[in-house]
Amino acid sequence: MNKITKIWFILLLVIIYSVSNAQSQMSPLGNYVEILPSDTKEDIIKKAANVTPSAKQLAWQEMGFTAFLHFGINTFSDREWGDGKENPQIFNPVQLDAGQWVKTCKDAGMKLIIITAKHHDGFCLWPSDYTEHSVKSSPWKNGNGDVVGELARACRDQGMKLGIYLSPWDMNSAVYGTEEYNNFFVHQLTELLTNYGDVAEVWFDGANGEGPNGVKQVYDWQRYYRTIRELQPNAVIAIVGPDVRWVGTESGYGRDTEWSVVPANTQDEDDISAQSQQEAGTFRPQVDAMAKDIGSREKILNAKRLVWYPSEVDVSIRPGWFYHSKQDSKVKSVEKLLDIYYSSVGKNSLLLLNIPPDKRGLIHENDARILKKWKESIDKTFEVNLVSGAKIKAKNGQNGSDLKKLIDDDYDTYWMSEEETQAIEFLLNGEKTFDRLLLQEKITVGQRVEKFKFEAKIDGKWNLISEGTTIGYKRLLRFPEVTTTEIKLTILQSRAAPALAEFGTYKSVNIKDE
Ligand code: FUL
Repeated sequence: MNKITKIWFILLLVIIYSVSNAQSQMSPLGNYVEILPSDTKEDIIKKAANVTPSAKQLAWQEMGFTAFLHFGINTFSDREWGDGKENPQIFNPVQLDAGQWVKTCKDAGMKLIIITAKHHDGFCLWPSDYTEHSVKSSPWKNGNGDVVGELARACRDQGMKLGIYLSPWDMNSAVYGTEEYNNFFVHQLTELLTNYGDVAEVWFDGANGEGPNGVKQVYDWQRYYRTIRELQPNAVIAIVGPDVRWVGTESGYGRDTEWSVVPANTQDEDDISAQSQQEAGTFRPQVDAMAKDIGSREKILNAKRLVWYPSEVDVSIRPGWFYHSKQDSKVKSVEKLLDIYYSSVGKNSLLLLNIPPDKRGLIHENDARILKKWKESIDKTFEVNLVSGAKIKAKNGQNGSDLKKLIDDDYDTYWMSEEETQAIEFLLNGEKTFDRLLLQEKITVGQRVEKFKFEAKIDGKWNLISEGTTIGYKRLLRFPEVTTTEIKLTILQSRAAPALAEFGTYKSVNIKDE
């Protein structure tokens, strides 16, 4: 080879190397990707590893836990489901104080409050122009009250986000079951999304029964979604919606293996409408929310498209969703709520905890007291990361990224592994005792980890302390107390080189409710 040919040859090798490297480092794909018939198994797994949340899904996930307030005519009829025939005269929360609701939720660390503006009984907590079945027909404030308005104001005053639950099922509306109901519903949505400032989440219930004329409604979901996108472009639409998925139970417990990237096969829509809806931001993935396995390799390999569709865990602090005085002694204990926290927030889900205001229009003191102790327990537990100051060692990170980013308490910075499997050792700053592990993946890079284990060196030997499958936005693990100076995290399987944002060990503190 002469000199010039040699230079050309080297140049060619460099080009081939950079192109193939760029392919394996596929840039984020956004929150939706089509699987092509030509995609190999490896291509599909790479695609799954590079699906990422939309900006509003990320902001939603970062809230961690949020509040649900079930309040309405059922609070006064002492029922869970009304029938639409209730007399609005029974609604009279004489001491209603939305400021107390917001403060209680804020003190508990919640970042958003979703109010049941209308439940299945059709009674509206705001003075809707489209029905008489609302606060305006009640004695409360002589019919001049507006619960949604008071809550929106209190949220604004205290820096809390507002969410709206508007039940599509309406047992009171005379037009329910006809096309006219879709107009009625869009009018109500429009009132709620125009008159109360920013709305961060719209929650659509899956329950769909019959209305007063015995007919079930065919909901025009696409129209509802378009209305929301237009009026509140930053709001996520949850449950029967394109942005957030129901975890599949109302128990407070999420899956051990929870993928935010899931297959979205269509049922009644064709592929073209799925794509055009996605472009309009209104594509609702058809997912069996109650299935045990939603996003494993086996599932994604058979998918037509993959979407970022994270899970929300909704559960009530009491047995019922609405307030019932006979449940005053049945408020979940601090221990139970902590168990729920680890099983929801700690399993790559967002926790939506329901705290139903009582007939006075206040959050009951029992609920408020438990919430406070629950929050204190969480805060005290995660106050000090016992890994801080550790010396960290791993195979090289990508782009020289710094392992210290794992323990800098800043989710925005992350350490990128160079390989799919990885072992990271931490030489602790002295002997430490802990019983909790926190792991976070940088989800704007993608959710990737499929299997990991956590070990501690005891008497010179590595001991398995805990292990798991998915990490996602946040994974918390509990185990009996361990005392050691050295720990190790091993990523055993991953869909692509993982990006880890935070790592920590903690000693739990449980504040008892005396
Ligand atoms: C269910 C409803 O039927 C319950 O009453 C409650 O609102 C819960 C959050 O969703 O589907």
